[in-house]
Amino acid sequence: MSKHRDMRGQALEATAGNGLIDRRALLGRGIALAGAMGAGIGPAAAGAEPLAQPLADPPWSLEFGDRTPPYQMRSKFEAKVVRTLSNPKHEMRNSHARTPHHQLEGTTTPNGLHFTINHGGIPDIDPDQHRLVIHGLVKRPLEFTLETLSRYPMVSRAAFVECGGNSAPMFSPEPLQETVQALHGLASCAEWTGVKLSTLLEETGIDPRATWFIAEGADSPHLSRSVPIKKALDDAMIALYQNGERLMPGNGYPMRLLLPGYEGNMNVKFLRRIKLVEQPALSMYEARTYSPILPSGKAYRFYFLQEVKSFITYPSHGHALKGPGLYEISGIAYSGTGPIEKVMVSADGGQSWAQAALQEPVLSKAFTRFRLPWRWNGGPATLLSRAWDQSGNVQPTRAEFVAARGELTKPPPVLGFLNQHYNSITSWGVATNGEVKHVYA
Ligand SMILES: Nc1nc2c(c(=O)[nH]1)N[C@H]1C(S)=C(S)[C@@H](COP(=O)(O)O)O[C@H]1N2
Ligand SMILES: [Mo]
Repeated sequence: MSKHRDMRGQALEATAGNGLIDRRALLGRGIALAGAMGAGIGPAAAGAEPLAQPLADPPWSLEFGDRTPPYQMRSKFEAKVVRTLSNPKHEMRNSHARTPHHQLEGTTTPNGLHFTINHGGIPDIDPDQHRLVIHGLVKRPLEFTLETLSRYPMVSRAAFVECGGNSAPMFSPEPLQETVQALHGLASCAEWTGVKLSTLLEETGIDPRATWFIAEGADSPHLSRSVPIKKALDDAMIALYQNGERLMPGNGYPMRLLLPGYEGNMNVKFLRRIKLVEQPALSMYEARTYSPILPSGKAYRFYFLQEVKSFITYPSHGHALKGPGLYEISGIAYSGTGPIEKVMVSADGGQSWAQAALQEPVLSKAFTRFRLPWRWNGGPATLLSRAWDQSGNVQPTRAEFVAARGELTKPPPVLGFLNQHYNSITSWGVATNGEVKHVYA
């Protein structure tokens, strides 16, 4: 801890070593003062160090601009900001498309960049032909069209969806030199609008013997998952809209099950059937794929929750810092349990920590953006973020995680196992040349 004085002579804390700047010291004071806070840099030097260029003649065009399209697309200069594809040749197997977190800001994933995983391609569903059936242990089985569904009261909420296999590359015993997109790109966050499942179950009535429901998709694998009825009566939703427009085809058009905070795979897309039952189905995805085996040899039978996680998106692997000076560390935190409580950031590999600012509003089971100003002195630095949720859960260190859950040995065991629900701290090593490496701190 070192103390500095602001312009009015008040003591300010520059929290922790290695240039992390206490956000309270910055409130309303702007970047020039932040410049003044680096060790050995006086106010004069700070004034000479604006991040922007001096004013020049604006390069305004005198030519009349482009036409206005009916559906607008982003600037052609942003064409490199894309998802990475695991199956670009469209072979008959699953396809992953990962969100480029290192190129995005804020908390909402644009629809074109929302991650997708589809096990049987993207079905071409005519919304007028599509039906949702709710049956099984109900008093009155019902069939809904998109049109009838749209007449029930709707709700909107932000929610992240995260594949249980997100961050699986971090099971590797050596840190893979991959971007945050490759490591954590199977999570995205959107505002979803639709009808709560509880609203529809009020219509059908529930036989008291029902303890689970099975949700089934209309795509070729008819992906199906069992979900406790409790979730149906809590915050489960039949989502029809994604960030204000109809769902994207790859995200479940025309309707999907949204189970905020629960494993991505359970959020059944192209939803066509909900059956209330007494026992879980033990479908392939819940009995085989998503039953992670623990070092003890036992397996989780059901692993619904996506636990508290955070990662720094800037700076991260693939970025290069352009010399010492002021940077803003920025990242994403979320928890399937509820809202984020706090995020701590370290620039020295975890020896000292400072609390990051959380972007308001901090929403339950949604991405929360955290930020912290950092003065890089040009030396080697190791950046970490660690999140807590409001239920008191804390993101584990990598050592803690590996002790409880194991890591991949070489050669890897049977594929598809030991690749689920990874949520430890991610660490980025900044080299003196400004390059950022993935490290295990
Ligand atoms: N019908 C159907 N639902 C599905 C899938 C699928 O292939 N078919 N993939 C699942 C998996 S593995 C995940 S992680 C999430 C991903 O949701 P998203 O593609 O909207 O991001 O959808 C799930 N729901
Ligand atoms: Mo998934």
